[in-house]
Amino acid sequence: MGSKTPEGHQQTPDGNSNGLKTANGDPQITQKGSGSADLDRGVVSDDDGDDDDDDDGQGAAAGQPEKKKKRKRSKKKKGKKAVLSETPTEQTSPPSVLVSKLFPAEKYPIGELAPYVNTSRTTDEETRYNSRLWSDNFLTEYRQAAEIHRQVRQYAQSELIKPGATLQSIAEGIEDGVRTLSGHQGLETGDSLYAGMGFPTGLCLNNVAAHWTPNPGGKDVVLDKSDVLKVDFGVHVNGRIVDSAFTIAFDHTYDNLLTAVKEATNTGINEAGIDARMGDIGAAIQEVMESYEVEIKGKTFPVKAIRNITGHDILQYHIHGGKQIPFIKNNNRDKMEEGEVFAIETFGSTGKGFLNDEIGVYGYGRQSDVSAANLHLASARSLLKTIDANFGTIVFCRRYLERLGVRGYHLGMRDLMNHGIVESYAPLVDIKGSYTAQFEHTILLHSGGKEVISRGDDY
Ligand SMILES: [Co+2]
Repeated sequence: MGSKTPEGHQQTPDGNSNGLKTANGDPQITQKGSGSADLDRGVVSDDDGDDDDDDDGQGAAAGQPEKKKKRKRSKKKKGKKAVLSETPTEQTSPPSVLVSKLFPAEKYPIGELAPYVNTSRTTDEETRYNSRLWSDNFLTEYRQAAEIHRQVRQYAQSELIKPGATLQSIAEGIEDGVRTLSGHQGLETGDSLYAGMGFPTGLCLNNVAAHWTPNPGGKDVVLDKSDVLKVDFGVHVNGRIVDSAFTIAFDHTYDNLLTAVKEATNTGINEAGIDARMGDIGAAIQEVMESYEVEIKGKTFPVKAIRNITGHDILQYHIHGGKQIPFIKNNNRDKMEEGEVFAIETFGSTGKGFLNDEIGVYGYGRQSDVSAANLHLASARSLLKTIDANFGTIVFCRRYLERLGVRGYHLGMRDLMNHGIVESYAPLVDIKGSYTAQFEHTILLHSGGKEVISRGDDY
């Protein structure tokens, strides 16, 4: 899930001017708690929300389980694809086996592990994965969440994402998979805080780059073979959020666009590490991304790095921690530090390379630092209780509220937004007719090296 730069503060060669250099973990009101600068626009206006009605448009995605080979990943060297070997463990399709059953004793696969290259602190302790900064549970929870992400996206890629499928069926298939494999359906109060979706499934077509998810009552959007689809979903276990995204196109016209962005993201991952500076990472990403062009119907378009959305750090239960990693050259001298978690993502576009808010709502995020003392509307107070009990600061969408049986929440939500207690996220789009792509991984900077926790054999 990308972090948008504030209005009027697009990334420029002076990246320090974006006002986002607040330290982690102590979000101020201007920091928006989630740390995302996203909606640093003050009060959310009336034009972004109530276009959808409250109809419950949910349909259960179901299918006959069929046996599938489960492949286990193993540790390998930097820059190499995962080495896979067969194990007797099996996942079903649709996925139904808890990953905790597939990996007894909580021995989840380790992500792609690379030694640090940008620091004198290069470790000679590749076997010591447990950072002194983190508990053992931290890595176990992160690796479990990452394995759920890999298994669900493998299922989505092979079974759900096909021309003719509705985006709603894809979103529900992914979300059912995540909840089932984590063992938390999230229907009982508070259950989704143990494990489940890390943020709403993003399914963005063509010029829509980020922050779009189906809403209840919205009209069905059918995936076409000419579409470029970004799939961005998060899995959390105990608030340890894995944020990872990929792009699918059925038409080879867009191969170069996808390659450019995938390579750009991998460049960002390679450049990341303890002491690595955001400015240097951004410059390296941009150079790779913008070395590509795409020919669409006889016309050539340069691939542009999108300049007002960024990668970001991740804190427990907070998808956007406050640090930003742009994908363009900038003078931000912020450094990555040991113990931090980052979502390294990049977006490329055949359009302007600049995103605007679209009408509509992707999701909502509780701003933990904003007091609810001045909240008087009963419907807002009751809605806030539901949000705090079920989502905390995890970004959620209307479908997640409605599967809990919550209805008629628009007035209450408006009040929560007016008080700054909840922020809403709008879809982010480049110009009409353009195409955008995204790839994203979550990395952990621990003493054993840089662990690309969400790496799979797919991307
Ligand atoms: Co992200």
